[in-house]
Amino acid sequence: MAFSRRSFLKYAAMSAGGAALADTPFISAEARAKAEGGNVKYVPTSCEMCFWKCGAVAKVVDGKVVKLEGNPFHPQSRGKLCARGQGGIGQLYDEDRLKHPMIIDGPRGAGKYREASWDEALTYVAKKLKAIAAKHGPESIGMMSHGSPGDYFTNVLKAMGSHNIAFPSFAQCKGIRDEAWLLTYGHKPGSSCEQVDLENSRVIVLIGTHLGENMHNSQNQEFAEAIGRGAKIICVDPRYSTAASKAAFWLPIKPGTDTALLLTWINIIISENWYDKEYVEKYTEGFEQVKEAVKQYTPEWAAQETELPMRQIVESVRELSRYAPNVVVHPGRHYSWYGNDTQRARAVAILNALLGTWGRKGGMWLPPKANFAKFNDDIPAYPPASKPPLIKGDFPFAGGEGVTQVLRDATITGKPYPIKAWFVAGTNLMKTLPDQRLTRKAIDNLDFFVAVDLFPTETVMLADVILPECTYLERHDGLFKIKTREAGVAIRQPAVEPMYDSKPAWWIGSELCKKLGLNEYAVKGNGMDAWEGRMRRQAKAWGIDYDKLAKHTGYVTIPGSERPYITADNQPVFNTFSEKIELYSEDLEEKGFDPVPQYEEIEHPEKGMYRLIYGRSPVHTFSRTINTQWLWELEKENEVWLNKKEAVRLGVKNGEYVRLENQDGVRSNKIKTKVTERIRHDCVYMVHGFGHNAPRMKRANGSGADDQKLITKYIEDPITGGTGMRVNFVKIIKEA
Ligand SMILES: Nc1nc2c(c(=O)[nH]1)N[C@H]1C(S)=C(S)[C@@H](COP(=O)(O)OP(=O)(O)OC[C@H]3O[C@@H](n4cnc5c(=O)[nH]c(N)nc54)[C@H](O)[C@@H]3O)O[C@H]1N2
Ligand SMILES: Nc1nc2c(c(=O)[nH]1)N[C@H]1C(S)=C(S)[C@@H](COP(=O)(O)OP(=O)(O)OC[C@H]3O[C@@H](n4cnc5c(=O)[nH]c(N)nc54)[C@H](O)[C@@H]3O)O[C@H]1N2
Ligand code: SF4
Ligand SMILES: [Mo]
Repeated sequence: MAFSRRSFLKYAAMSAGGAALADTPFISAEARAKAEGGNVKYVPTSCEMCFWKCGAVAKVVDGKVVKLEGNPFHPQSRGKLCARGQGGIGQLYDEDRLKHPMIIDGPRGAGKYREASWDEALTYVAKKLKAIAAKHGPESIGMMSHGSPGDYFTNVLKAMGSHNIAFPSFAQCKGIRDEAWLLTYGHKPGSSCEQVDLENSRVIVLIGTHLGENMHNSQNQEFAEAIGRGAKIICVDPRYSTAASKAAFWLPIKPGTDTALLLTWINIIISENWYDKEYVEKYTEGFEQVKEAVKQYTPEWAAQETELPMRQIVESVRELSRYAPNVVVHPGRHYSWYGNDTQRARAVAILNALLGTWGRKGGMWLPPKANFAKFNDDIPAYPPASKPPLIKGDFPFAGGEGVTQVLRDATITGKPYPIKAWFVAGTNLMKTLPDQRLTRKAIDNLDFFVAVDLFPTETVMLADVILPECTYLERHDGLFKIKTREAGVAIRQPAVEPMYDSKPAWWIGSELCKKLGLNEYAVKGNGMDAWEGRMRRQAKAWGIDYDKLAKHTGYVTIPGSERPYITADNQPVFNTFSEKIELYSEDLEEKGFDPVPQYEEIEHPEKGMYRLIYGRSPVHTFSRTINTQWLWELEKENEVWLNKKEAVRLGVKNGEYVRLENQDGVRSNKIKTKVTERIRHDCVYMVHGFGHNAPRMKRANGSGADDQKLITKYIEDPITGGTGMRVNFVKIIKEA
C-alpha cells in the first residue's frame, strides 16, 4: 500500500503526533515486514533510474525484489515513483547486464574481450594508469562521469594528482543555467531539484521545460496539483507538448528565438509598470540599465522574430504580471540549445527578479538552512594537480564540474597538453556528447580506456577494461544530502546482494587505490561492509540516527531547516559581489560579454530542411533504460514528429518509416513518422536515447533512431562552454 506524504502526516498527527513519526509501525519498513511475516523484507533506499534520487522502498520476498514503491517520507517521491522508478527491477534482473570484469582481446571496437577476475582486472588497470602517469604526468588521465559512481573515482583521480574530471551534467545539461543564476542571484536555482514553488504558483511559465515528459517525480506531482487548483500555464514550445496541452497559453515559438520573447516581456513589464517596484528597489541592482537595454525590443518586433501573434505575447505577460509575485518562470534544466544559452538563462533570471519571485510563495522557495558538519573520514588532502586542469577550456564562466568536450578535444589534439587515458563511469559518451565522430576519434587516440557501467553500451564496448558495477538495488551509496524546501538525509542501501561478479563503485574505487599504492585514500576497514561503516560514521558526524534511517524511514528531515519565503526575519542572501540580485552583470562586462542580455539571431533552416529538436519520454531516461524490460515494452522505439502540411507536401504518411539526413550527409537509422499538427512546420522532434548500436543489449539494439548521430554540429557558448545542440538541420528521406 502506498501513502501520500500529506495524508500520512495527517494520519500521524491524528494518532501518534509528529514526533513519533519514524517509529510508527504503520510505516516503518522493518515493522511493516514483521507485520506481513513470511520471508518479506522492506528496504528503504534511493532510486537511481534518474538523478532526481527519489526515496524508494524495495519489497523483497525470498531474496528477490518483487516491487518498488515510493517512500512517503521522502519529499522527492511523496509515496510515489514514476514509471522508470518502478521499472528499476527490470534493470536489476536484465540478463544483458555486464557480469564479469573484462579485458580487451583484440582491436578496439571489435567487441572481443576475455573475462578476468577483479584482482587481475584491477591490477592491470593500476599498472596501466601508473605507466601513463609516469610517462605523461597524472593530468594526462581524464575522467568523465554522471551519477553516483563519480565520487568514488574522483577520489582515485585526485589522489593520483589529476583534476581533469568533467561531468556532462554541466556542458550538455544544466551547467549553463546554473552559472547564469550564480551571476545573477549568487545562487543556483536549486541543487538536487529546482526551487520552484509550483504547488502554490498561480501562473507557471515553461520555456521548453516539458514537464509531464520530463518526469522528475515530485515536480510533476506539484505541477499536477497546480493544474488541479487552476493555476495558469504559459507554455513556450514549438511543439504542443504534454505541458502545452494543459496550458492557458501555448506559444509555438520559432525555435531559437526565446531570448527575443523574454527581452520583450521584460520591456513590457517595465514600460507598463508591472514589475515589483519595492522588491526591485530592495533586492536588485542595475534596473535602469536593463530598462535602457530592452527598450528596443517591442512587441511588434518580437512578433516578427518569434512568429508568435503579438496579442499572445502581450496577453500572456499581462496574465503573468497580474498574479506576481506568486508566479514563476521555471528556470529550466537542460539548457544546451543554441550556443548562446547563458544569456537566455540570464533573461529568465532577470524576468523572475522583476516579478519578485525569489523567496515568494508560488515563486522560488529559498534554499533550506542546514549546516552539515564537514566529514571526509580523515582522508588526507590530495596532492596538488601536476599541471593546471584543462577542463574549463577558455570559458571564463565554466563551472567546477568541467566541460566534457574540452577533455575530448585535448585527447584529439594533444592541446594544451595530451590526455592519454580515460576513466568513464556511468555515462554513455557516444550518446551524450555531440558529434560522435569526435568522440570516436578521441577514443581511438587513447592509450588506455576504462569503463565502469552496468551495460555493454556502444561506449563501454570501446573500452580496454570493462568493470561491471552492481545496480543501485545491490549497493550502499551516499548518505545523500537532500535539499528540497527542507534539508534532509536519505540512504541508499542494498535490497539484495550483487548478482554475478558485479561490485559497487565504492569498492572498485577503494580497491584501485590500494592497487595504486594509495592506501590512505581507500575506504577504511575491510570487506563488503566497509562503506556502510563509513556511512555510519558520517551519520554520527551529522547527528543522524543511522538505524532509524536504514531500518525505518530511509529519509530524515533536518528540523527547522525549512524557511521557504521572505519574512522580516528571513531575508534572502545573495552571494553576489553587490549582495543583491545583479540584473546588470559587471562580471560579464569585465570579460567582454553583454552585461544585460541582448538578442542574437541564429541560423535557420532553408526550405526542405528541418531543425532537429529533441526531448524526453516519460518512461525512459536518456539511453540508459531502453533495454529495461518493462520500460522497453512501454516504448520500444522513438518516432519523428513531422508537421502535417509538410508530410502532405513530402508524401509521407503517419507511421511510415523514414530516415533523416543532416547537413553533413549523416543518415539516421530508420524511424517511424508521427504526422501531427502538434509541431511547427520548420522543425522535427524525437526523443533522445534510442537507436543503440550495442549488439549485446538485445532489446535496445537498433530500435529507433539516435538524435546524437545527427548532431554533428554544435556551437559552444563562449561564456560557459555549453554545447548548443539544436543547430542541426535534417531532411526527410523516404525509404525505398
Ligand atoms: N543529443 C542529445 N544529447 C544529450 C541530451 C539530449 O537530450 N540529446 N541530453 C543531455 C543531458 S540533459 C544529460 S543529463 C546527459 C545524460 O547523459 P548520460 O548520463 O551519459 O546518459 P545515458 O545515455 O543514460 O548514459 C548513462 C550510462 O550510465 C550507465 N549506468 C546507469 N546506471 C548506472 C550505475 O548505477 N552505475 C554505473 N556505473 N553506470 C550506470 C548506463 O548503462 C549508461 O551507459 O546527456 C546529454 N546529452
Ligand atoms: N522521463 C524523463 N525525465 C527526465 C529525464 C529523462 O531522461 N527522462 N532527464 C532529466 C534531465 S537530466 C533533464 S536535463 C531534463 C530535461 O528536460 P527539460 O529541461 O524539460 O528539456 P529541454 O531539452 O530543455 O526541453 C525539451 C523541450 O523543448 C522544446 N524545444 C525545442 N527547441 C525549443 C526552442 O527553441 N524553444 C523552446 N521554447 N522550446 C524548445 C522541445 O519541443 C521539448 O518539448 O529532463 C529530466 N527529466
Ligand atoms: S523521478 Fe522516477 S526515475 Fe527519477 S529518481 Fe524518481 S522515481 Fe526514480
Ligand atoms: Mo540533464
